[in-house]
Amino acid sequence: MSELILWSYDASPFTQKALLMLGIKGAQYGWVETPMLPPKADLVTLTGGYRGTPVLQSGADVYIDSQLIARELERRLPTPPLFPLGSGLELAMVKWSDAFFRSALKVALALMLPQWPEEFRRDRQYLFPDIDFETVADEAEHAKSQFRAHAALLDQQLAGSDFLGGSKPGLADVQAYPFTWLARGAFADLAAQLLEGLDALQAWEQRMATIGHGRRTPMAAAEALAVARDSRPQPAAGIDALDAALLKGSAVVEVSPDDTRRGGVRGTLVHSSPTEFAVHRVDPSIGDIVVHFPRLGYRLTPAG
Ligand SMILES: N[C@@H](CCC(=O)N[C@@H](CS)C(=O)NCC(=O)O)C(=O)O
Repeated sequence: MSELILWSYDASPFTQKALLMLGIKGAQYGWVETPMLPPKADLVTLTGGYRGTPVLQSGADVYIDSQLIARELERRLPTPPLFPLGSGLELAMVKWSDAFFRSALKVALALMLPQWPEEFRRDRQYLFPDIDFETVADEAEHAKSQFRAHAALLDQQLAGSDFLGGSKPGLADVQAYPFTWLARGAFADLAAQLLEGLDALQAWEQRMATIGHGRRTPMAAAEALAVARDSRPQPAAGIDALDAALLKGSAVVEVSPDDTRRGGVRGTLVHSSPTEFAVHRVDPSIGDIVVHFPRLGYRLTPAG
């Protein structure tokens, strides 16, 4: 089985999700550090257009999004399990997790935008078309209350158990922890205020911080791309009947995230199910690549 390679940068809370999963699994993996801003030529060579983080590579197969990274890690490294509450519920929590993220993000933007370098601000405004950076500070008080409400619910759930799903950490914890981590890093004093009195949550944060990130070995992007070039994608499973009907005989599709502008990918649909799908593309420098996406949060459109 091919080596796992994570393409990411550590400052991203979504990367923190992937790192925690790798930590829970005690996984060994290669790590390619990507820039925080485009151009991200090497990453885009691998994905065909997706610029986001984290991305997992195994040979010539590429797994987009922390949701799919969770599924793929569970498939390859089943113990210890990542889904103590069951994979359906824990993966469905991604939409709750995104709401928690947005509350922390809006507080951070309200406080920190004036200090951001212009180029970074411009890029992140492009990335988040639904948040108006000019007026986000007006929402600060509401965002703080939303953040505290999410955290208080976690605190309730943690009364009497070490982790959200019981005695062992799992994906529910991974869906939650990066956003208190983000808050404590980006606005430490305010985060301490907003999380005050949530004693079970604070004890859990300390437990989460000891999970670690598995064993990573830094790799050059060129080395990871050479792995893709020298590998063949895994055989793909079939196409869901509903997708086959949608495509009306044409297999070429465009895929793009439906929340932020992390970049789209065009290719031939080679696998689809109600929860995930994959497209095949041929890159001039690394050849055949299959890019896998979760269904939640990704728009699939026929492209002729
Ligand atoms: N649903 C995605 C969200 C990933 C995401 O939004 N990542 C941010 C960083 S926190 C990103 O890609 N930003 C754009 C960039 O880094 O170029 C996931 O869970 O992987």
